Amino acid sequence: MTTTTKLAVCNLCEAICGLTLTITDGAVTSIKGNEADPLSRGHICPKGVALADIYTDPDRLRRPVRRTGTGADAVWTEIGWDEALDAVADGLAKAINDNDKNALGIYVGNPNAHSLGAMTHGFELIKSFKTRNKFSASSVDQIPHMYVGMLQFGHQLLLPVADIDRTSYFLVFGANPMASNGSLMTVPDFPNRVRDLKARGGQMVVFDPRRTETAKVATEHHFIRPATDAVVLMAMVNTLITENLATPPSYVDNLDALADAIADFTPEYAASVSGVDAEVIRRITREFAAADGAAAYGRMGLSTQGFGSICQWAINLLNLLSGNFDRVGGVLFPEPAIDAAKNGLLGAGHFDVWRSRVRDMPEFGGELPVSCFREEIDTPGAGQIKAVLTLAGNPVLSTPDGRRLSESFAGLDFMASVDIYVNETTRHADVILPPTTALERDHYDLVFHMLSVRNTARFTPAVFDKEKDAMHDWEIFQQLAIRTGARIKAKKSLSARLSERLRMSLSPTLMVTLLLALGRKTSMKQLRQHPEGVDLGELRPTMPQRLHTKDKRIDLAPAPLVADLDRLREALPEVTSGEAAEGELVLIGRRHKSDCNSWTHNLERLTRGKPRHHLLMNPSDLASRGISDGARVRITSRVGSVETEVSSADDMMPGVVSLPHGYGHQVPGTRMGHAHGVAGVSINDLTDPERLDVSGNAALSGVPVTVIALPAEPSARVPDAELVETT
Ligand SMILES: Nc1nc2c(c(=O)[nH]1)N[C@H]1C(S)=C(S)[C@@H](COP(=O)(O)OP(=O)(O)OC[C@H]3O[C@@H](n4cnc5c(=O)[nH]c(N)nc54)[C@H](O)[C@@H]3O)O[C@H]1N2
Ligand SMILES: Nc1nc2c(c(=O)[nH]1)N[C@H]1C(S)=C(S)[C@@H](COP(=O)(O)OP(=O)(O)OC[C@H]3O[C@@H](n4cnc5c(=O)[nH]c(N)nc54)[C@H](O)[C@@H]3O)O[C@H]1N2
Ligand code: SF4
Ligand SMILES: [Mo]
Repeated sequence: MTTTTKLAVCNLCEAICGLTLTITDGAVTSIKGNEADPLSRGHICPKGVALADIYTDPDRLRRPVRRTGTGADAVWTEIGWDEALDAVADGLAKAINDNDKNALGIYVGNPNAHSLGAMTHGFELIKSFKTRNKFSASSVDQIPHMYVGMLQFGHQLLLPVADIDRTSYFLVFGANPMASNGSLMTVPDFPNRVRDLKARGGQMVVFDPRRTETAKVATEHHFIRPATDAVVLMAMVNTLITENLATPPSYVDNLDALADAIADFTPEYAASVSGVDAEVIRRITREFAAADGAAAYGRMGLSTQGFGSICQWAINLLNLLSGNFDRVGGVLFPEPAIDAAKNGLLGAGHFDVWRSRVRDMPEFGGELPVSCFREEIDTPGAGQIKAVLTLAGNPVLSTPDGRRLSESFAGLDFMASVDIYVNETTRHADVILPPTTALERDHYDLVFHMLSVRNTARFTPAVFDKEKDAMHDWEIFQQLAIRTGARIKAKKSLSARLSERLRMSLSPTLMVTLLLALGRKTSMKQLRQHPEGVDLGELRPTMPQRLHTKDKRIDLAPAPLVADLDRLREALPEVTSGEAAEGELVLIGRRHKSDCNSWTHNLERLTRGKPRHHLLMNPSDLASRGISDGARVRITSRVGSVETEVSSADDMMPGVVSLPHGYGHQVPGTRMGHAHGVAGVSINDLTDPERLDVSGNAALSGVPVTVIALPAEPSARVPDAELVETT
């Protein structure tokens, strides 16, 4: 028996925990958090332990597969890499040659951000196609943060991070880091960091329509009616200004314009729309301003609502006006060893340089809102999408009106996916190309070191050699670029082709080596000597030098955001009357500690225990509808209808119901969704592609729905999404 120890990194969420693996005779026998990791300090959650289950998962694809037949009759046959790559190149090139470059639609899913190879080579591949029909999970996620970062700080990646280890007042809107482990804030070991915050006398104040795991460890929690945060936050900003509590840094402009623009957002007004008491709004604002280091933070619950950009703007304003911007104990900008904003790896961002063909929606950073995906496939005419390539994603479960998007995928001329599973999306692909997974590839995190609560750097060599006849994602991307490029009739210039080739010929690890040298904060040599990670110190003030705005100043009142306040005002009468008509409820999502967006639902380790797919509903809402706890209910929105079980939950704000996202698995012949605890329906069969933020981000939160009880017998009409339910 031979036993070795190897270091690894978990790529299943933004906390990027360092792990220690024990490997006995080639099999992982234990996974623990690495105490020596300067960022994650030994933290691990149940998902980290499941990393080895993904590696050995019999459901996971290890060779390319080609589909014959459709739907329940689909048959998947393994084929060789050469044949598979050529088939994909043929299919993509044909759509482009027969139509034009926009005939190719691309969807980029979340796991790309967690793979070094996808970051270094995926974007090169996408760029090489030059299609305008690019979509990603970003527009059901964080585009408002990036849009506001671009407008105020001059770069889409200049995102301030709460200095959680030194703050004395952490104000949280619409985030649940106790379950999510933090987002746009890489904060491994959040539970202990909050414990320390409270131990030093600090406060954590949470605004959320659900009394979440995070709300439960907070010093104070307030229910807030979904999608009304913009008004509450602006009332707080207004209070800072009118009570002369505003002490912004010298490098800001337009305080007076801001004061005028939001003068009508008073605490009383906010109270009438949000259900948060006006005196609570005033008191919290004063406490925030008086605290010795305070940080406002808002995440998914804010960015995925109709006024997500106004919300993120207001969060920035709270930090700026209270003097907590770029301050120890407030919010600070990490200084990563590879700074993609500084070295130009990622551009500053742009908005509305072109628009979508059908709905005339502005692009952001070269991407169209994913809520426009389906109509671009379904609407005939020049520029119609005929072929789709998905890279590590599952938009059928993760984007609004996913059920109809699934129908659109089924009607494509050609579809290919780079993915490790047959899922609700990739089931429509003609060919699936599966790359290696986390334990088989080198990793340096190009994304999350930029958003981290401490400056660290870490390079993790692959734990296992890749199997013979396996490909890394970057190798797949390289081959797809070369093979498709060779088949596309409209030829690029020789120099363009050569530089593309050159950029894609370097391995991700070599690129990291070069980028580290460019950044001069550490080196590959040092990182290899310290695989546990190198500590580059606490976050520190770096502004205004790091602003990417032309004049190195911050506009407190960017025109597009001020203009959007009118849309907010127009929406208010509706919100004041309860947003919805009599009997209507509003739907929000939720994340669980052991879920990973729409996947890992076939892993026994992460799905055992009590079922967690239920609709959560306040007992008073159940009583007023005569629905009993545990009953089957039908939930209906403008877009669709799903049927599932309801659970009575005091933790829900009255009038608000919650379903988790990423559920509703329906791929015949896989274990996905069959494991105990994960049946359920897809919340995105209810969310509405017409509900958008000004940035184009989907408003997933606050969807008006009705809920009715169903007879005890399952209804005769069994919706698609339930076909694989085992309960
Ligand atoms: N209603 C509602 N909808 C939501 C959300 C919500 O809160 N509410 N959250 C949104 C958010 S924040 C996000 S990020 C999106 C996520 O949406 P997506 O990115 O579309 O979906 P994921 O569930 O992350 O699916 C990722 C797929 O990638 C595959 N995969 C995993 N690892 C790898 C890998 O290493 N390489 C490759 N090639 N494939 C891999 C798996 O098969 C998995 O099915 O969902 C969004 N949708
Ligand atoms: N365990 C686990 N961890 C994850 C993921 C996962 O799927 N599982 N996904 C990862 C990804 S891709 C992301 S983007 C992050 C997201 O990280 P978070 O944003 O921390 O996670 P969410 O659970 O989506 O938190 C959103 C919160 O907003 C609340 N909310 C909903 N609507 C409103 C509203 O209108 N106003 C307010 N104030 N609150 C509202 C919800 O009740 C919820 O508590 O998590 C990451 N980490
Ligand atoms: S918190 Fe859990 S899922 Fe996230 S990186 Fe750490 S071990 Fe992985
Ligand atoms: Mo996300």
